[in-house]
Amino acid sequence: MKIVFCIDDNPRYLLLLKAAVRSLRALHGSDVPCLCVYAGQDGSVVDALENEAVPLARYTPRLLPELLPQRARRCVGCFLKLELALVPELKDDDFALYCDADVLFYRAVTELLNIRPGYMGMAREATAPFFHEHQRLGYQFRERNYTVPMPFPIWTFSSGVALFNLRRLRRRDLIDHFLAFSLQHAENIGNFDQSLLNYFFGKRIMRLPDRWNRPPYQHDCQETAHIVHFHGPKPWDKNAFPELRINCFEAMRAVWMGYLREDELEQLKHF
Ligand SMILES: [Mn+2]
Repeated sequence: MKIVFCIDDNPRYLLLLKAAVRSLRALHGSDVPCLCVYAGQDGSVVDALENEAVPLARYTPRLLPELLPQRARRCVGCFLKLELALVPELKDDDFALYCDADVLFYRAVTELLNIRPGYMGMAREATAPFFHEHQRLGYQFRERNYTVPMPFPIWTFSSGVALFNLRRLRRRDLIDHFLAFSLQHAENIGNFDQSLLNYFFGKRIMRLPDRWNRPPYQHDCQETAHIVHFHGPKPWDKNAFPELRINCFEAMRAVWMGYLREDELEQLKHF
């Protein structure tokens, strides 16, 4: 199963991606299959990925930036994960493990790669309580109307690590339904790609154990995490989110920095 990352032209994400891939390879060897989906046009990003020997899938999304709300355009890369079932480089893959670029592989993920969710698997998002003001949301697809009942408010799943059943998403046009829903509701939803997944798939999402997506601000992150997710403050953040730069944040940030070269550490100072 490929481990898939998605980036846009934000240089911070390129650096995050490098550290993520290096930490993955440190645990699983340089042959571990991975793929980076990129929707931009910047030659320096393409070169950087080639230098890093990360296979690249250049992809033009259906959820084009100009179709998304203004406030969503600054993180247009985070919408790419919604379309993995359509990426040509993944057409022969039944499953894919999507990871945000802001993760650090800290312990082996072998066990995770053996999970086969019906639709998708995600861990719980601890800091975002589930809230929506809609009972149901309708959408149109091929001139027919459909209704999605909003899931019962229990918790939100984090889209930072998502194990996708691509084969299931491709069956019976499910991915096309989902993207139609996404285009028609991108304006109505709070938390971008994550809300779209939570709202549309609801109870069909399998809950993954916390160790597969553990933010460093959790007290047990260092002890239990296999995938550390720098959710909230990024490793270079010295001022943002003071309330989340707690517990294991400093320790995990130090491990993350250990994957960077001298010039990259220098680059960090300007972030
Ligand atoms: Mn993230």
